[in-house]
Amino acid sequence: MSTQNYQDDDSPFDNHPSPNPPKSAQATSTQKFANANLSHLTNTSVQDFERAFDKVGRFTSKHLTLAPRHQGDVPDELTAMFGETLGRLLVSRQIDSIDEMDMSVAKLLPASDLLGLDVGADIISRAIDENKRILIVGDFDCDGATSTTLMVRCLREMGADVQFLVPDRFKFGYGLTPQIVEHGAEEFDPKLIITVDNGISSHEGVAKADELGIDVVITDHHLTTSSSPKASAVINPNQVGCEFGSKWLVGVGVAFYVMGRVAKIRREMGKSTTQVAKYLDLVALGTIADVGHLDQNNRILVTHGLNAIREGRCCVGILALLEQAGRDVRKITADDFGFAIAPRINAAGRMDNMRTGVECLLTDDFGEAHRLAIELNRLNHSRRAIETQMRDEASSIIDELHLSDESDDKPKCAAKAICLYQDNWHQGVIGIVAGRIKEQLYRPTIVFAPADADKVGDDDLIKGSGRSIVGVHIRDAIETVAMANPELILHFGGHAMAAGLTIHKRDFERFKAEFLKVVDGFDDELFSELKYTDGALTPPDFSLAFVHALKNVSVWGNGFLPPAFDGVFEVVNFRILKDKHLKLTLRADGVQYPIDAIWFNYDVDEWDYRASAVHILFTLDINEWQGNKSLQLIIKDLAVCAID
Ligand SMILES: [Mn+2]
Repeated sequence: MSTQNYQDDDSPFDNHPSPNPPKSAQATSTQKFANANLSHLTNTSVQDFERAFDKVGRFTSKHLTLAPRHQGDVPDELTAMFGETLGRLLVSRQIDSIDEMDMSVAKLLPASDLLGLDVGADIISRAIDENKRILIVGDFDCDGATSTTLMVRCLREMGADVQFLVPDRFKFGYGLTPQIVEHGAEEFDPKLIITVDNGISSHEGVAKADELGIDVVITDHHLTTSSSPKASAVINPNQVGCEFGSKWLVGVGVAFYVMGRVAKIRREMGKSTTQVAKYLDLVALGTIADVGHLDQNNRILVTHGLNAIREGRCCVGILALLEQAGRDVRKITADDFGFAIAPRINAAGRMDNMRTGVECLLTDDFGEAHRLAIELNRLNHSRRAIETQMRDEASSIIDELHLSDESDDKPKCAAKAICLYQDNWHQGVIGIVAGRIKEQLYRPTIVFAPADADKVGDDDLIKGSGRSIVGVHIRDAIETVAMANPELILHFGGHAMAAGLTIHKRDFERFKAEFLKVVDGFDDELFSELKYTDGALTPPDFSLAFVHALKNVSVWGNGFLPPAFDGVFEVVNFRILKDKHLKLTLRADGVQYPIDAIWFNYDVDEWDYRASAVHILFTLDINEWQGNKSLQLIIKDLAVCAID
């Protein structure tokens, strides 16, 4: 289970509305705005702030409350190499030296530190030699699909007799369960099972395989505190006793290391082998889709995978999916994995069967890839339709509960946790809905749906999917409820940020009350979301050159967060686009030209058409319109600090 941040491709960055120079109803302000030293508002007293704003109109006493991400000194070598602003960004992301920004493959952590790797690689290599049938047992998300694809492709190229199985999550549950082993044995009659992206807690499944005379090699990346199953080999950087230098490889990263080692030992013995590095496209996709923490090792993997795809050196399925999503392959970024490809592949696992997703990545025939990509696109559309419907219903329930405090600017919620259930909700999307509600209200959220869509009686089972906030370990909170109410929860599992559980429908209200009671015990301050800023930009940073520098210096994502800046700007002009986006023309002190900014799906309540100065939190982007490129600020949050 992963805390998927990337679920959708309806990102606001699609098809930027690119207006002509705005002509707004507001008179253009020609007042000179001196914002020198004003953008560090996080450290500015309200009085200083008020005094400075005398110059641009009436002070509104509002500004954003932001937490500065950067603390401490920037080493000289970073400033010399990357400049002041970039140096500061890197230090706030735990980079201390130029060396840590080295993305060459030679910097990848050595495979030899992975516990169990040599034993596992040897078993797999011998199975190839002895022509034993190998069955890959994957998982039903994008990490599982890319892991499965990578293993199947590499093993086929090495001459193995290999099949794969992606268990139906609704039928078989999570991990290598005894039922999956039995099902796999019946259908494929394997002599060796290799799990990818799952299996670290599957003691019973391994025992069942043993009983049936099937060897098991487990490859996984999920956390565990208990001992590993007694499989023939277990490879997981997070298993007890593994000294591998990164704990952040995702399932496909582990599969990559395992196949790399198998290929290497076979090459050394002069046997059939393959080049595993050509599959870094899959590693990059799975790593971003699984929201893998972007430490140096993962950044190297993702950087090389992205470069390969940009040059067209990748599975045709990835090209076909990018085409369906309307993305230009030459320009794709890590975000496109998250917003364009992963949701389409995940849709297969959520709505139907992950086999379609794996087959799309496995084929080398573009016609076939195209057909499967269209099918995945269709599944993604139905996934989104169901999700929208569920979200609307969930929102109206939240409204009815009067959880939102209307008196404040931001949606607030009186209760410290949210639990929702509807008879007609769908198992496949409750995790997404929980994630969205959590983001909207910043509360741990559990959304339930019937375990079996047709069974909604009191004695029938409902399954919940929970998402949490930093500081509230949701699996532990559920465990606390389970300890106090031994018969209430039938199954549960998960980790700090995400969890799943099964209860009887009749117990929903009782569970909800018990869960709220537990979460209520957490400190109040955990329930207000901090917004971070990388601080102010210098005038030369408001340039395309700086945006390019940001894009080129690294991939950004989980664990290496994309930069967000804040600053105070004079408002020169504004325009509302398509009734939902706010386009601003801004002026910054020391910058000779007007600066374009856009707030997608802006908050009507935050905007005052009289605004003459704004404090904004923003990211930098390039707007392309009719062949012209220009700098654009994407507004993430805004406070009107002065009005005319
Ligand atoms: Mn995974």
